[in-house]
Amino acid sequence: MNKMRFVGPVLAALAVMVLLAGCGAAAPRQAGVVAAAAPAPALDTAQKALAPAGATLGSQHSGDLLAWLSSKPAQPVRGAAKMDAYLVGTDGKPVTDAKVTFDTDMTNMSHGPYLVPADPAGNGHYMGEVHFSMPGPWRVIAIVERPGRETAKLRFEFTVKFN
Ligand SMILES: [Cu+2]
Repeated sequence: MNKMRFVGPVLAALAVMVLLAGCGAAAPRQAGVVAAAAPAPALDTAQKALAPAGATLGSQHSGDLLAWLSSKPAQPVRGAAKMDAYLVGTDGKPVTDAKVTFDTDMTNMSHGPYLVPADPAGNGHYMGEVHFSMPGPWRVIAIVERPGRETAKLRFEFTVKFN
């Protein structure tokens, strides 16, 4: 009989815990939605065929410019990484007249302005060494300046692992 007296309070406590858990789970989801960038436009089959060999961190597309970003090591970890932006026109010709800068930051906190000029490495590749000070979600915006063209900003998001 005494047991029955506890059922009410126990159920009430469980209900509160479920509500709290619900709120806790909902908050990060909402934040994630707000922080997410506009999805990159998907490349068509012909465009995908222009991808560089090997693993990349993603592709981007702006007008008639296609870009892939890759890293050495292929999975970026805390510390230095050699980032390689590969630029090619939708006509299949590598872009060799660009000035490329990597604008690098975390997406869940800002570490302040961090711009690394990428050196032309030939055949549409532009390379720069970037330092990732923390593991977590990062983005590199490849700023692509070309004579007689509007500046393109191509955003790549990826995770930097602890090691
Ligand atoms: Cu950070």
